[in-house]
Amino acid sequence: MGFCSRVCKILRRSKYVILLVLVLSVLAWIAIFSRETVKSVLLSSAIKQTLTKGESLRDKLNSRTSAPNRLNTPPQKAECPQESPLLQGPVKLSFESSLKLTDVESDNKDVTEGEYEPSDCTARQSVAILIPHRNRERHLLYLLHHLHPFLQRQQLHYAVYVIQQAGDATFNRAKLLNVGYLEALKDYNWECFIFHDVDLVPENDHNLYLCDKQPKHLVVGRNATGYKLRYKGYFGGVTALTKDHFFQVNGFSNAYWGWGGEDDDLRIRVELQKMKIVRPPADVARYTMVFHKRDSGNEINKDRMRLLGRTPQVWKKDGLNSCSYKTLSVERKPLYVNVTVDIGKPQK
Ligand code: UD2
Ligand code: MN
Repeated sequence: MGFCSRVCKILRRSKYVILLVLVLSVLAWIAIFSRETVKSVLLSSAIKQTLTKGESLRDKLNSRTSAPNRLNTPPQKAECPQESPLLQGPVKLSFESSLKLTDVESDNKDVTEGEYEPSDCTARQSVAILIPHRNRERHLLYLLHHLHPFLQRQQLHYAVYVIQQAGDATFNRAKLLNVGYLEALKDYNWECFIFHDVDLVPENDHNLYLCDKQPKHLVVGRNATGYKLRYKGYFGGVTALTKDHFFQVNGFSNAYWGWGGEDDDLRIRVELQKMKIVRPPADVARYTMVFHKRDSGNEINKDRMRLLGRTPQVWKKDGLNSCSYKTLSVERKPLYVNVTVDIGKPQK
């Protein structure tokens, strides 16, 4: 038998198999198609039924997409814009001797226990403002009067903490700020901290109370110094550090009692960590310092130069991790949280 006739014989025998496969696949297709048709007929009759029962299809669909609302979860707000539309630029500051705390409270009804959050968008950062304080009530009043509307125009989620040194031992600004950081974190996981003198009022709301990738110094100039940077490396008055920056440098030193040096010490800590201080433009980073004399109990710290010399050796064990204090009270006032603290006195 030749090759061709053998192939022809196989084909002739298998033609019935091929035919059978074709018939079976056609039957399978018909089955699948008719199932889909039956399904869609059933579905449309179900929809018709619900429509005739008085409930619209839209209602049905809506009830599915808005399910979270029925569980009382508020709808997600969009993030606030990169630049707030509420900013005003340079503003005229007023320091009226007739101003009262009750006036400032009624001007800021949206602030609850010192805290505020924009109602129509999600703030870009959550910021704790820490103010070291003793016996400067009038300055605090002026600051609250200007700062609350200023921060609200920046669309921030923020809270104001006033850390009040109890007793009349020598003042210690830096240690009070360490306490403020530790106490504020008990309330909320703030991502940004502003360390703020009580007597400095910002003049321009483009000076953003937000943290950058690097520690930020916000006081380039103030009225008393002709709006010029006091000296290269100056890091006093108002600074913005993230929670992580401040933790990384072990906070401020606790060893600076009296006036001066603690701000330079923080700069050294920042530089030891290879971080770089940034500043907003000079025309924006402007402050008015309410006039004051040196307070009694805050005499110049004559030891500050010696302390600054040993910072590279001691920063790891002098700071947040060695800050011992006794909280005497935490009062949640309408416009700020008042933390009164016993921080001890200088060791002689
Ligand atoms: C400068 C710095 C300040 C700090 C200080 C030296 C500027 C604008 N400020 O401020 O950041 O480095 O030198 O320690 O350069 N305070 C009270 N009650 C007191 C004493 C001080 O509340 O009895 C607080 C208050 O928040 C005040 C801050 O400590 O603003 C700084 O003290 P200051 O205003 O007497 O010192 P000043 O203006 O030289
Ligand atoms: Mn001052």
